Amino acid sequence: MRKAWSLFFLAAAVVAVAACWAAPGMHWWFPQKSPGGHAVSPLGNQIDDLFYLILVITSVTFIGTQAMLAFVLWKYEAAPGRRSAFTHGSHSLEVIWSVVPAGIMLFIALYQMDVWARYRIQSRFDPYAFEHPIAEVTARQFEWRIRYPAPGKTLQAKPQPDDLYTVNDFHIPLGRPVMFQLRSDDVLHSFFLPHHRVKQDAVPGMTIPVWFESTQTGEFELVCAELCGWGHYKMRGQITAQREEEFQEYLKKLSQSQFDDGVLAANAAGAQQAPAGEEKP
Ligand SMILES: [Cu+2]
Repeated sequence: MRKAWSLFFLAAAVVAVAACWAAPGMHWWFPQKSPGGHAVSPLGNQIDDLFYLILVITSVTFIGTQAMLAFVLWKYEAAPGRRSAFTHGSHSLEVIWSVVPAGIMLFIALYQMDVWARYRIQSRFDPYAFEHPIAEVTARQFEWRIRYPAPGKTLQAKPQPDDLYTVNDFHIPLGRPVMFQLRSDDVLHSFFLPHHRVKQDAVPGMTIPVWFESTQTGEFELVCAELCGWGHYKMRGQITAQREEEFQEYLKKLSQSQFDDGVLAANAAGAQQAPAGEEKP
């Protein structure tokens, strides 16, 4: 019977490795829009590399310990006449299995520091992006409110009369780092772009600068990754990455539609639907 347990624990390792191997092909892996499952931001790919590094270390450890467990169960199966030995353990073994994991943890902590700093430390942000935030994103139960500066203007901390607003629809220019200010109106939320590997908590009372860069045009998911109340599930927006000219054009159109007082549109409609028989100059 113990031999069956030995095989069971060995099978656990085999199944886990096989599942990881098959996962990308089955779309069970990272959110992907580009072939190969890569992130659509340069920093996202560096974060993926860190994930893979840790996955390799934990996999080797997991397979090693499972194989050892299976071996011990197989070899030292209970048998009539065999007596178990009593031991106080091995001091040197204990030192090894304390020092090696501590060393690995320290290595990971130091190795990931550069990626972490690029993402979080403001002095490491792209200077132009940092000086010119493209928008302010305010999370509230249960939507994302986006405030852009008027075309050609710089975002101010205080809302301006010519600011532009959208809800759950965030447009960004492609191919350069962009930064926005993240705020919350009520509770903790978390701004999460799965395809860009961007995740940042929105904290009430704080304005947090977040930057990322999209390397692919298109529409991507924006979700809340913090259980923020009953409507958390529907706190879903969309990121549209577009070329710089298209982005500027989008802002202009937004400005036109937002500040349309109805007179221009009414005039245009009136000109088209002039009553029959009326003489035109
Ligand atoms: Cu939320």
